[in-house]
Amino acid sequence: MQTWASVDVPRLAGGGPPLRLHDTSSGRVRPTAPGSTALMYVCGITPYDATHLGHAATYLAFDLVNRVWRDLGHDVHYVQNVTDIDDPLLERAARDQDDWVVLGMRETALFREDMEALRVVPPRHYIGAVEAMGEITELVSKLLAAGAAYRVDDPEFPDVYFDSSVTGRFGYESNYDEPTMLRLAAERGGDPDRPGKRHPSDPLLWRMAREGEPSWDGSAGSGAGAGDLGPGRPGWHVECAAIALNRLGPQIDVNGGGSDLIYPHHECGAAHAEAFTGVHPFARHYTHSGMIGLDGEKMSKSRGNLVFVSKLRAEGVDPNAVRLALLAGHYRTDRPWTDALLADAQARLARWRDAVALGAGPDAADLVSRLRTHLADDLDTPAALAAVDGWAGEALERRGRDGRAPGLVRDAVDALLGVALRG
Ligand code: 5CA
Ligand code: ZN
Repeated sequence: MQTWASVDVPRLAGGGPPLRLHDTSSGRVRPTAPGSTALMYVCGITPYDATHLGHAATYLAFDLVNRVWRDLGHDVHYVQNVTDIDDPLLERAARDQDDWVVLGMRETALFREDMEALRVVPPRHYIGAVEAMGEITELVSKLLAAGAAYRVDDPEFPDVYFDSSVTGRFGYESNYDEPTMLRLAAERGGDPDRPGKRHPSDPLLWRMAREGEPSWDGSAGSGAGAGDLGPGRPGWHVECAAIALNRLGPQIDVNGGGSDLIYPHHECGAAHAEAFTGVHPFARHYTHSGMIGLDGEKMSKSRGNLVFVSKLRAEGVDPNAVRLALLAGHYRTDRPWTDALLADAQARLARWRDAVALGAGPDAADLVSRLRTHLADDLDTPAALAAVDGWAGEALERRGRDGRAPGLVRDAVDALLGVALRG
């Protein structure tokens, strides 16, 4: 799929400390240690509704990972998917008497616009499940041939499931106990009670065609071990495993998404990848952002308590203020969206803009170094924003005579936080 327009990221002189990030599998904040090319896969949207502030917060968190790595001199190979075929998309299209393809294309187009407006650096590969169907069927048939997958004993619909016991490590990513896993699987698109599975946790890999549902030719795979699955459509987790493996290889630096993807999605995706490649761990860091809420509940398409980025844009809200509002909290904390949060961010943006518009300010080298240090510490944006507030406050009090400082602050805020301070 077409990705969105690239964003200019100023290059800053010097460098900061290595990026440390929280990793769900170890439960710790650990240094990332990418090679010259950093490999990142972040789960994309299921395009059945517009981008809400929860999605935006998640993509902004990983945009900071991207920006910090770039600042450290890494080339970032970033891949994101679009779940453009899955139950929620079909259900919404049926409810609204819409065509699921048109619905998906419309919402994906809007998402791209929102990301562009929020100045999110685009992924190098932006891949839809439908366009990746050949590679997904190939992975499923190879898992089947290798004995890591099986068909349920159902003469009508012999769907293919992944045997979650094959890697011997299932559960290492989420660290959830079994009752929690089964509960979350049931809540998040899984089917622990499907008869005929070897284990209730086993996730769907290939769903045989049902009357009235879209399906694809399951023989699209090629190469050794690729067999004919028969017409059907893929399970959710294998989509991300195939798209990531084929572009980033068997081991990546960061696998990211919101905390609602910890289980089953990232646990299962990692198990699929590891069962196929034999390489453990699939991701050196599994990093998860907290949930943005509204009125006391997680903002979610299924609950319908949404504030859309596009709606705020249409109301004339500066996307840089939306960005600052979402970065005002730490990415890992569940936090509410409120009108006051946005108003504070608008005031902050105005103050920062006034400060960098001055002819001089306090020396900015120390601020740049603090920005780098705070962001390298598991993306401590509250501390990073407070550091800029401090500089802006002094500048506005006309303290400091460094004529180059305002320009340097503008570049640093742009490069590291993605906030544009030009009017
Ligand atoms: N297509 C799948 C991933 S492969 C999916 O989860 N799509 S989604 O549209 O439901 O969510 C897209 C991203 O936004 C995911 O990373 C999800 O964890 C994150 N997300 C969803 N709701 C929120 C929220 N309220 N707060 C923060 N992040 C959220
Ligand atoms: Zn995913």
